[in-house]
Amino acid sequence: MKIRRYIGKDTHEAMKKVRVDLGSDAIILNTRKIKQKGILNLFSKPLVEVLAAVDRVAQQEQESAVKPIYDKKPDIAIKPKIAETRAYSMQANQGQLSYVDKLESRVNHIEVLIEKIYTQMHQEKSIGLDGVESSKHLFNSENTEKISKVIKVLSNNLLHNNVEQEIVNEIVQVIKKDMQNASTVNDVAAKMYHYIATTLGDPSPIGFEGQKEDGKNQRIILFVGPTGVGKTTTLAKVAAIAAIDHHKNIGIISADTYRIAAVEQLKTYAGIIGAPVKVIYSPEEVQEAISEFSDKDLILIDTAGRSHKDEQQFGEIKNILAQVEPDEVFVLISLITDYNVCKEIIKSYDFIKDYKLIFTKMDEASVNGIILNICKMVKRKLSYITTGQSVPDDIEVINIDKIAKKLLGSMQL
Ligand SMILES: Nc1nc2c(ncn2[C@@H]2O[C@H](COP(=O)(O)OP(=O)(O)O)[C@@H](O)[C@H]2O)c(=O)[nH]1
Ligand SMILES: [Mg+2]
Repeated sequence: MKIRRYIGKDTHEAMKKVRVDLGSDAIILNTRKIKQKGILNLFSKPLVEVLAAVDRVAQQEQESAVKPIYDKKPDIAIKPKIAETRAYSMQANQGQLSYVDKLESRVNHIEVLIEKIYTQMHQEKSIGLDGVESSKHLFNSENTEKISKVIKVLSNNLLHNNVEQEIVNEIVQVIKKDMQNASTVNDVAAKMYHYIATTLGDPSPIGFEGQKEDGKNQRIILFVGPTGVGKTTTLAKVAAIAAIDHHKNIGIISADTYRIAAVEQLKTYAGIIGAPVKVIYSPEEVQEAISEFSDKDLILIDTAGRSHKDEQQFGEIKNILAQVEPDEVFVLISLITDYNVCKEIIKSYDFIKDYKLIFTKMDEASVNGIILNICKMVKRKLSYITTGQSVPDDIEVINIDKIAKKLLGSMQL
């Protein structure tokens, strides 16, 4: 099941978009009027939002029915989004390498990076990196200039990806210490890559199938984060994957009663995968809700997002944590958040003993330096990234290799 949101100036326009995108088999889940944000829109007509779904199997059948039989390649070419999602999907994490996975990993091989570096070296303009400039004095061989140029190119890329200057300097220092006269350009790129990949750590997704240490098989997962970061959408994606791919029996608890629409949104998603939703109005009710879900394999708890400066909201999360010991807590951070705000958000969740990070809205972010910056700041495990509004397609186990190469290999100057 694929769920999408469409917005139009009236129902007719929104429905037209649904038909163009999802075809005539689309099911309309919800229609509502939404006010446009901003002072200038105060008196403008509300827009119409339509939540529509289509059965993916039916849609795929429809697509393959119109595909010419000799046409084999476009599966990858026409649907890069799907290919990419699949390549780093949860199945990939379970070691089932598809054709696309193999292709992608080959293309992404470190040598591609080296090639890019060589090209970039010819175009490089100096932006005055202290650490990089001084690295020249370290090497006496003819290799020296080449090495320091590569360090400069890669450092520039990190900076252009919004990796913090301090972190870039630290990486440069480490590389400089490690380099020897015989070091090659490949060594530099590989060492930088290694430093970043190690800092990011191994991804830690939900172990849907694994046996728990305490012998119990029920897993409780809590989602927290600022308003609008994507908690409810991400929970719905996780729920759908758990139900569809792992055949889990799921119960959902919503502690977000501040916005009526939030509960409705969750119920819509839950209804599609057939998972019951219990709404709790105070943290004290969470235990009762959990005991009513004693037959469930997986309980997902959605919380209210408020400003990270809102003490009351943290009081509620603390209260929930005092009563439930979740197996996992996920803190969600949007990649389109200003990094200084991110730092404050991260600090405000320090009270949670053990949590993992989910980065949302990668599709909207032009650079991903925040991921490395946060990993340097807090030693928390990374789990997923989300890449759009579509449930359940737009979520992937974070691919460290891909992120590290993206940070190093950017061609922006
Ligand atoms: N572009 C993009 N939008 C997203 C993503 N995840 C969620 N959203 C959208 O962000 C908005 C807020 O999401 P919601 O789940 O309600 O956030 P919550 O307040 O944290 O529960 C909705 O319009 C979602 O469709 C994502 O990965 N990419
Ligand atoms: Mg929500």
